[in-house]
Formats: sequence, C-alpha cells, structure tokens
Amino acid sequence: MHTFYNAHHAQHHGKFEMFRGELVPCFEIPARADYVLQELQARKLGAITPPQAMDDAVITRVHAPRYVDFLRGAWDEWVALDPANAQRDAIPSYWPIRTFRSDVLPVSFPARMGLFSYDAGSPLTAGTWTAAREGAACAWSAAQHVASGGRAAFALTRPPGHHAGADFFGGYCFLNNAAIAAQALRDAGCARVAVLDVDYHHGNGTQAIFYDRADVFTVSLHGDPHTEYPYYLGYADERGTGAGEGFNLNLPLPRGTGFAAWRAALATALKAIAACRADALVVAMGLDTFEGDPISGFGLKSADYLQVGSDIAAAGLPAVFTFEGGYAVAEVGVNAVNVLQGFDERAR
Ligand code: OKP
Ligand code: ZN
Repeated sequence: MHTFYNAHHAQHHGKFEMFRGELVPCFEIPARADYVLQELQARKLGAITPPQAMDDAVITRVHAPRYVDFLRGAWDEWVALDPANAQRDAIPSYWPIRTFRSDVLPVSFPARMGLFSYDAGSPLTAGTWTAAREGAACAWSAAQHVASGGRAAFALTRPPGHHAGADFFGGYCFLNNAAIAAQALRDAGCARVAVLDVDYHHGNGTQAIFYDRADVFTVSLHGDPHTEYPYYLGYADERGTGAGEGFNLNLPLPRGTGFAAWRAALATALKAIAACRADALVVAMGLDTFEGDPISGFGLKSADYLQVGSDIAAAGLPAVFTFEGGYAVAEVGVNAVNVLQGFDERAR
C-alpha cells in the first residue's frame, strides 16, 4: 500500500467547535493523523511519500470555482475584518436557509462564509486552505497511482473530506478528497468508479456531488440520520436522480449497531458495487465506527478492522483509501492501519 502523506495537515488546527451552546475543544485534531502515520511506519506497510504537484483545476472538477476562491482567501479576509481575528478561528453564524438567495455573493465575509457552509462545528484556521489543498493533492496522487496500475493507495490527510459538497464545507470537511479521487480516476480513463463510505456519518458531500451521475456509484453505510449527524441527508430512499437514478445507495443503521450487523451491510454494499461493474473503488475510510469513539454510536472493535480491509479487498477492485473520521485518537492509528493491512493481506 503506497501512502501519500500530507505533511502540512497540522496547519489546520481548529481550537473550538460549537456544541450544545458552548465552544468545546475540537475533536478533529492534528494528533489523529500523527497516530496513523506512526502506526504505518511501525508496520512498514509500504512507501510513504508526499503527493505529486497538482493544479487547482483538479479541485474545480468537483468543487465550484467561487467556493474554491472563497476558501483560498478566507483566512486573509477574516483577519482583515479585525487584526485580533488572527488569534481566533473563523466560525459561521448565518446561513441562507430555504427562501433566501444563494445566487448573490454578499460583500460581507460572514455572510459569504455562511453561504458556503452548513454548520458551526467546522472552524476555519490560518492554514486550513494549505492543509486541505495538500490533502486534495494526496487524494489525486493516490488516484494517479491506482490509475497507472497500482493495486491500492492511501491518502493520509486531514481535514477529512466526505461532508464537503461542490460549494460548501461542514462536518470538519473543506475539500472532498474522496470525490476528487473518484473524479481523477474517471479522468484517467476508468469508465465507472464506486465510492464506498464506511465512516460513521453519512457522506452527504460525496453523495450530492455525484447524485445525478451514473459514472460514479456512491454507497454509504452510516448512523441513521434520523438521530445522527448530518441529519438532513443519508436516508435509504435517496437513490440518485436523472441519469444517476439507481447510482446512490444508503444503508443507514441504528445507533448501537455491532460488527456482525455492520459487516452484513458492508456485504450488501459490496454486492451492489460488484453489480454496477465499477473498475475502481474509492473508500472513504472513517474509523469512527469504533466502539470507543467519543462522538459516534457503533460497536466495532480494533481487530474487526482487519476483517473490514479483507472484505473490501475481496471485491477485487483497485482502491484508493482516504482518511476520514475517527476521534478515539489513541486508537485511530491502529484501527486505520488494520483496515489497510487487512486489505493488503487479502489483495496479494
Ligand atoms: C465528521 B466525519 C460533536 C457533534 C458532531 C459533527 C460531526 C462531523 C463528523 N460535537 N459534529 O464524518 O467524521
Ligand atoms: Zn464521521
């Protein structure tokens, strides 16, 4: 397994997120990726390199140019509002819900920030753009590796990506690394790509990006949005639209689901992926299905992740893995590398 590592990830380091009426320390912290890197090195799973140089045009294959422009300049705009903002994260407070306009780009920075986001839990910091952009390069490089014959590659980066839509951030995500990888595989000649999202939370951004397309089949196993974030998407009746009808599959599971039931849903997902005749797979690899995760509600144990990797490898598709959630920080390295090792052992 070749890993493309984002050495700039720690430049994104939110201090606080809004939770139950107060600002609490962020769950999505740099140490997460550090633990994964340390575990990868300890187990010698393969080469660990920086990504290839990437043009921003790769990003705008899936993200709206006005959103990318916003993200690139957001920190400078934030600090220009008030020099004291240099010490504070930028968090939105206003959102254009139904009946408001989204075609007008307000001059006000907070107003534009709300237009391009959907929650108050995803602080933007001085290095968010640098970190997210380098992460996109890791995802893109992993896709190039697989498109040129590699069996698998891992984009080890944070912030995560699967909640980010074409023109919005949220759920700790700014650029959708899995979507960028899937689009890159398409652009490199794969006729159909499947995205398998195994994070605890529904991959709403990835689903939305590909919802009307038949060339990218999106599948997500996740906590039932009736009770779990992101709440407003991820239900079983969302099957795609237009040409994309039948090319989205959601498998919501109740809070409290353990490995046996979760693995059965994974088998359902993999069967659907086999049926769509994809020639490459992108795995949005969240580890927040772990029993010890502080913000999630499934019961997977560390050893289960070896089986997860093995099950995914048995699909026989070349695969790009992107690092998504997983907030039991001390265990996230072992759990992530278990998936990758389980994949490698079955794939060879
Ligand atoms: C991102 B990824 C905890 C509430 C949950 C948003 C969760 C985002 C998860 N304060 N807030 O899918 O792991
Ligand atoms: Zn998650």
